[in-house]
Amino acid sequence: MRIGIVCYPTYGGSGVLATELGQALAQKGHDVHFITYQQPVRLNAFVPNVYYHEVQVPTYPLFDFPPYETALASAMVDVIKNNNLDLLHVHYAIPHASAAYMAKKILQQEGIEIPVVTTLHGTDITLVGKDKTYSPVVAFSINESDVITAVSNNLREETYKTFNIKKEIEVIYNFVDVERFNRKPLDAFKKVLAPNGERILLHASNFRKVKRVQDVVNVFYEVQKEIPSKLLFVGDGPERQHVEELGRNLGIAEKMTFVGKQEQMEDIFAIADLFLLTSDYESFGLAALEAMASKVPVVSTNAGGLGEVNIEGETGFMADVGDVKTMSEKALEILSNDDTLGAFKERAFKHAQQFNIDTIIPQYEEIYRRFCKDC
Ligand code: GMT
Repeated sequence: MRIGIVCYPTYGGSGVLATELGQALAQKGHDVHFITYQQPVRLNAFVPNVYYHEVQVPTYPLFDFPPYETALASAMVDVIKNNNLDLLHVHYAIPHASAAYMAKKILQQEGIEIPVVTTLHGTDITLVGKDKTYSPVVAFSINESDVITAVSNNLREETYKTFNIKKEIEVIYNFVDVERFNRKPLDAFKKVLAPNGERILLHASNFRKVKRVQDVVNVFYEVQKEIPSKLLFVGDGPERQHVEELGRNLGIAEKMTFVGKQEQMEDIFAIADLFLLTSDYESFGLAALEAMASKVPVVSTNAGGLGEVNIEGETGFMADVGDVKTMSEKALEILSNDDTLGAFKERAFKHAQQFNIDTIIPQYEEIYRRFCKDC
């Protein structure tokens, strides 16, 4: 099939997932055309059957806000027509679903029918999408999509609660390439961070308010009192300075390392003992799944769809949002004993296999095939 993929090219989970999906589809022989405003972060090597079309957004002195959505819809029309695409798969509703609707209508006038699959990822519904500034357009364009998918049952339910959606929303979970993430730790890397064999706790996110990263620091503060340990942060974003400041105020700054945005996540997960995810909301929590595929148990909140990924007492533990005390106790329970930690690691890894790339990609292909006349 010839598939167009539209996503955010940055470090967010939706962009990562869309890029991994496109590359996996290309490996299976499909032609995949990415239409984005910059090269997606995980699309950093030549992959046969993958094409990248950059959306150019010309500026003009009149524009305080260059009309990205218009440029995107025009790019979609161009790529679909000239590459004879079978369908368009947009990730994250805003503004991709409405740009896709515009492209679809333009192409209809030329006698071209392009099916649109919209995948909802989380904040496009729960945070940004439900804001009145965007909600009428978001609801309309989701309803106009030919197929709607959500990355968890929780997000499916949240979408029905938030908008008047008249169509079926199909759930296709986030996925992980278990083989890629199941790595041996690089000893040299581990020694730099934890020279005396300390436990390594890890948090990776875009440091937005929704992640409550200060709770990660507070959990670690309790853990390091009892167990020699280090805290590693991956990613960057608006809350990072506050997080660093909290570490300094608590006197634990030297036990915390910030490595910023990283691409080789599999090497980082491989050296970790525990992943902390303290979010106010996660539709799914892709980073938690990647941790589990790397044999790293998870202590998280029970918000949103996290309970569909992190299984209480099996792959880690969950607590209410903001309940630092319980999260610290549970982290200590996992980390204080090698046998317990080992058992959690194995169970986390086993559970991650349910979300392996080989299981999930065919679910998207099944949707695509509904629209492909020649396949
Ligand atoms: O987590 C973020 O803030 C980024 C966001 C995105 O859209 O890039 O992630 C969302 O999509 C991921 C992939 O489907 C999910 O695993 C994340 O849970 C979800 N984030 C939230 O719901 C906050």
